Amino acid sequence: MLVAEQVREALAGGIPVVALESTIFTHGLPRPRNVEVALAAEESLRSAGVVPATIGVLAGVPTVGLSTDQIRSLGADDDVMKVSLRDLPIASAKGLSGGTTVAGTAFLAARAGIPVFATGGLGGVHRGASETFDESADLPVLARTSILMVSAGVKSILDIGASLERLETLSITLVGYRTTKFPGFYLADSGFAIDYSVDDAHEAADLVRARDELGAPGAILVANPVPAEHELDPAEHDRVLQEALAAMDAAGIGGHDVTPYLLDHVQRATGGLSLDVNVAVYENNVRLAGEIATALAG
Ligand code: PSU
Ligand code: MN
Repeated sequence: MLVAEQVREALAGGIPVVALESTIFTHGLPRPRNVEVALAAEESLRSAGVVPATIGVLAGVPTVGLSTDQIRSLGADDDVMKVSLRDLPIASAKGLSGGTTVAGTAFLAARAGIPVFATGGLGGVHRGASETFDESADLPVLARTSILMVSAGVKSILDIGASLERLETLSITLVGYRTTKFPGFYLADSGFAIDYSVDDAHEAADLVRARDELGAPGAILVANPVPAEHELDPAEHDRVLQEALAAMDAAGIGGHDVTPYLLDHVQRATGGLSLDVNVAVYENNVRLAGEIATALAG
């Protein structure tokens, strides 16, 4: 694992650092918007005095703190892998490049000592999982990884109720940011309630300190809803999602292709509207993660 000098120095000097994943731009967003979004996320952190650490695998080297050129090259490459935690040894040993998922990124970020991580929407339990067993590795990996994750809940393409049950079983600490309505990625409210919320970045930072003092394992998930004015129209969302799920069944998609397939289908079916929402979701999470990292460092 290679940790960029700027990230190492920031961590050693008490300067806030936020980890960012790379599957979101290698497999989740279309070109060329993907690279623009990834670089804008870094820029928004820098302008808030936070050091961004975008994480991915380059020619077999898990890299914490990709350079702008490295982000550009990963984001332009059709052949990069989607690297979950289980794929890291394969990418490393075979010298391959890839975008790391939340599971892959969280593992590397925690190893590097980065306490805060932002994504768009977490993976979770897929619809029909009682038959397919398709549950994202994001959940079990977060259960044993000491990091604070900012996410707009789990992706709304998933079975949200089942994902919430798994978050509970896996003992992932869950709070809403200024809400007890569990966010639904493209939607501000998934329709599911959660028990606790925090009102500001300091309260979120307190959770990290409390966890670490207790020596409790695992992640804290801060569920941050997309601002209501940016959410997808709920009726449009449900209609397009039903179509996407049917198309996926017909195409026989499975395994790690499921999430990219559904996101892409929804993006095309909404004429790019959902893409704008996904970007707004991500920007909003990156901003909050920066604030929490700052509160933790201070
Ligand atoms: N958030 C987004 N877009 C994405 C993802 C998150 O807004 O594409 C990615 C993350 O990398 C997450 C992955 O880990 O989707 C989940 O994939 P799967 O369901 O196959 O575990
Ligand atoms: Mn899966």
